[in-house]
Amino acid sequence: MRKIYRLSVLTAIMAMIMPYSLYAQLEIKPEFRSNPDNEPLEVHPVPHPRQLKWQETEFYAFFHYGMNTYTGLEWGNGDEDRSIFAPTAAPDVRQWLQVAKDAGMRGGIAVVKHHDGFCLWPTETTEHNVTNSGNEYGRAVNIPRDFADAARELDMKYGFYVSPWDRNSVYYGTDKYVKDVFLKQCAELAKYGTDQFEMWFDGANGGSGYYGGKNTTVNVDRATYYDVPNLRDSIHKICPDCVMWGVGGEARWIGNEAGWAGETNWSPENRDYAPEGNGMYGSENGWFWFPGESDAKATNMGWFYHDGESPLTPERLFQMYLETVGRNATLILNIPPDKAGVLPQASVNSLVGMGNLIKERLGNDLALKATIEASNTRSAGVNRNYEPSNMNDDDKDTYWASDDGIVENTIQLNWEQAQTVRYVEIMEYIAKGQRVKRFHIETSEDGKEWTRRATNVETSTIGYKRIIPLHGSTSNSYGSGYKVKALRIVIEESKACPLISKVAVY
Ligand code: FUL
Repeated sequence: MRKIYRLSVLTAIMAMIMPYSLYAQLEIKPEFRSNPDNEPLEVHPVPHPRQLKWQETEFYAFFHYGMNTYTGLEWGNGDEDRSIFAPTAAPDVRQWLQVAKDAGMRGGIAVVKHHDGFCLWPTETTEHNVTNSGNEYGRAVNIPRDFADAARELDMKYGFYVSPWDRNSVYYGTDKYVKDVFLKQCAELAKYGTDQFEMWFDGANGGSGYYGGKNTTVNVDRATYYDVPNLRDSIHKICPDCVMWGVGGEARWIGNEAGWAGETNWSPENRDYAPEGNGMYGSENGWFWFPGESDAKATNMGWFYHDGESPLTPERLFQMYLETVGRNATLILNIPPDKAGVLPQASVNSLVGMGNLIKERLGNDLALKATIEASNTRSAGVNRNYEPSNMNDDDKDTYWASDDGIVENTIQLNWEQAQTVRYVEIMEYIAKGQRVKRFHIETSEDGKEWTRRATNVETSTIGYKRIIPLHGSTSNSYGSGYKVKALRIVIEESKACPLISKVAVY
């Protein structure tokens, strides 16, 4: 007590006798403050770093290939004779991934075991695998090995779909299945590459099947049966960046298989979201960072190849892209390889057509040549500033932020010459949580009179990425555009000061 008294008397005397400028020099320098960069606080929940990397993959392919390719079924019963798996040529996984890359995708996920239980690699966990298949091509198949190699060669991310439900295994429904079959299969797959970005666990779990000749119905409680905590931990030890999808709890099903997410789409969600059908929208006050992935088909029949199928048009696929990647979800788009183990030419044409539309329509960012300003800007710290120019600098790690408590803000872009604009893309810096709750976009021909655009669109959440067609339609998506000299984004409401890492205009 005495010490404190002495200290404060000393400080008071010093303040009186010291010239002001000298006293000011004794203030704590910014670099010694606890938050020298003046960084905004997180709004929880926030993504795990592996979920952030996953989100950046944005758009990737799904390849359903396996026993069903040769039976024409979508769900094999598990009693299929292994000799039926007889590719007419060596499956060309490099072609699959090359087409995905040409379509503008950043990765792919190959099905290596579907519900019928037939494994597309030489596994030690069951005889029901390629080594016992119908011909030389089949016996030489090792999809995980070749897919991982091709992905690395093409600089694509990769992962595998392994069905937890196994209609072949005699052990399905018992603890032995989980321990000696399913978890071991996941561990075998993890060894095909420590750099996997996602492991896909289907939601269809239990029902009728062959089950090693029992021909019965087995139901399981998918929330507890698969020993998910153990699965997650053991895979993450080997593949630290591998997001465990679905039952794994690190990314959620978007709630439909038609290629769309809600215009309002929160990445926060609660684990028991499915009964409420919230997959498309997430929950503003969700407890977990549980971002949405939309799985959709690029063809008109099933997930697996079927004779007579045809691909959707590039326009339709582009619409899906706008309604998923453009609405804070990722898009995993399925292209089925045929009986020769290649993607049919018609699918290739459609996919490449889609890739061209993405490039043509969303490839030339007009914001890069605009000046950009904001109604409020957070003060800079020692190593980082929050200037508006961070939004059009093409660097995802820099962002604009406002001061704490300023949750309404206007961001304005100005061009010297009038530009024809059709889409606005906005990205939040989600490492510190998803914040924006409501915004709208206006354009101006002269920088004075403003017109609100996309009035029919729910301009609520932004999230990792939001793409707004200014004329308000994702299906008739191009249009002639608007000739403008200025454009502004008015953020009306945000959970805390907004953090925007990118504004692009096309
Ligand atoms: C579903 C499965 O049952 C389908 O066969 C397919 O694999 C799809 C991606 O997920 O739930």
